[in-house]
Amino acid sequence: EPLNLRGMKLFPGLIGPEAQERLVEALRGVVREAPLFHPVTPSGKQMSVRMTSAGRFGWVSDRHGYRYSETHPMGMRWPAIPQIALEVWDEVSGTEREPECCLINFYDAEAKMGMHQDRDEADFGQPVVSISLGDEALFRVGNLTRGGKTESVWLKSGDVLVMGQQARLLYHGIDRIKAGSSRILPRGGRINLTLRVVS
Ligand code: MD3
Ligand code: FE
Repeated sequence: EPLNLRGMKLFPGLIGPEAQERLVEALRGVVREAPLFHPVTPSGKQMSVRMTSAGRFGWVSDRHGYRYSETHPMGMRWPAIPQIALEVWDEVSGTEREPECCLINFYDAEAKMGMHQDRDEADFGQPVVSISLGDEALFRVGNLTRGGKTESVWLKSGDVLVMGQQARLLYHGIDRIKAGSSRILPRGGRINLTLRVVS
């Protein structure tokens, strides 16, 4: 049933339009409690993607480095992970553990994310589950080391991607957003949720 992309499992349109709407509404509440911010990399550059998190831990980046934190940069605890996202995790993750972080990335029409690995988690045996909402994004997946041949796929609203086992440490990034390709978000843009076991 899922498509295989270098060991990642892609479930196109797994989340239907009605559940997408409910998830977006829940995320409005999350962002009201824990506002989006532009992370600053340890080298001092501002990322084009805005981020916040839900769950016990959130991902933060500043001059001290990348890490998971129990508090938002403004000092508050992170809101709870929306129920619909937890249901998606239970359906596709294949693990008994529950996600401890739901990282929320917001892309405007110009935002992108350079090729990177996700290595800030304690156990790479645990998968990462990605949920795409809003405008389509050109996702690129590479290899276990930087460089080499890559493959690209457009991620659409409602698509779910599962990265486990050999795919967990692949380099990946977002090259560009197709502005105006979805009507789910009234002001446009794209939201990506990544559910993660952190500890
Ligand atoms: C492959 N996010 O938050 S989701 C990230 O669309 C991130 O916002 C992108 O890369 C986005 O770290 C891509 C797909 C994804 C997420 C996590 C992965 C692919 C992954 C972790 C390991 C391998
Ligand atoms: Fe990533």
